[in-house]
Amino acid sequence: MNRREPLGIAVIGAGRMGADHVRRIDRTIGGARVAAVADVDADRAEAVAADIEGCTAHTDPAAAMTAPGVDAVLVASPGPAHEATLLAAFEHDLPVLCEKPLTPDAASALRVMEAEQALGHRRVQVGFMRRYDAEYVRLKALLDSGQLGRPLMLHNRHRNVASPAFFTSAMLITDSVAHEVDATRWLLGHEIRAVTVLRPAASAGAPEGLRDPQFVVLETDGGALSDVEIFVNCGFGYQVQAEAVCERGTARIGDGHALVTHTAGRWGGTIAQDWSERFAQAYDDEVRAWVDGIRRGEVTGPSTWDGYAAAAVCEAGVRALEGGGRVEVDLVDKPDLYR
Ligand code: ISE
Repeated sequence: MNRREPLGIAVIGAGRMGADHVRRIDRTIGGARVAAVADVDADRAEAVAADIEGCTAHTDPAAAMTAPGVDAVLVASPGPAHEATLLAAFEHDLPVLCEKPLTPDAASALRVMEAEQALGHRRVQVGFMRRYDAEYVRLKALLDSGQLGRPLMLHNRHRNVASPAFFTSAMLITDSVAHEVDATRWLLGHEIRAVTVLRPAASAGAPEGLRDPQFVVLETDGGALSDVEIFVNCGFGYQVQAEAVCERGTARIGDGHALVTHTAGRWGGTIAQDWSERFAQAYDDEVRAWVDGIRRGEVTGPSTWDGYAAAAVCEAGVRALEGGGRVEVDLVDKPDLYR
């Protein structure tokens, strides 16, 4: 890569997330350009590439990675396609930003981790974008400062207006709670050792048969408890909130109080309607940090280990949801590359 030239990125997956990243790289992030786009749907790839000068469209991710001017890969295809794409990127030793989940289960995440270790250096940043959200960053800094003492509990609420048609009860864990799994590990610096999933009556607002909402309890190896209310058909807004309860105080984020109005005998504000609005700044900073890191010759941020640990916890969570009870999480020893 010529360091004076913009970093050429192949975006794999041109659905909602991929198209949003293409727009971000093209219009918001400095120092990078979209050099290629791939999607199983050729028309979709072409439609996204058409607006960008010099960008080629592909249906095969491997062809997009070897297109002219490609220095790095952003993976935004569905989770089950990630393993093959990541292994192909490793063959060309290209840095990758991989949207969550790294892969859908722990066994495939382990295979990816082994392949990355064989390269001898980190190549993957996993797209756990909350680590770049200004409120989460402040909460993490406060907890790390020790000012409030040891964190004992984390209460999380994660609400979506409505779930997409393809959403299953297990996806509330693997697609949605996956974020709280990573946020808990990152904020507390603990691994999650066991998962319990409680199921209140399903909301009449949820599609027939969907176990929504769910209440998930994560136990950490540092003795903390992190609970997550996940409610993906709450109907009224997109809310992600977290409250840390520590030995000497509490700290809470996500109340959305950026603008509060008082008028005509009422007070109030607005609630975001989806994650692209709530986490716009986080996504921008995540991709910017990835691009800047590559230009310095580094890969930082959530690693393949973090993607693997999240996959293992979510797998245990799905077993807890289906079988009930408390399910322990089995993690391999952390390889040196990720220490
Ligand atoms: C979606 O995949 C996301 O990543 C969103 O952040 C989350 O709120 C939503 O529940 C998921 O389906």
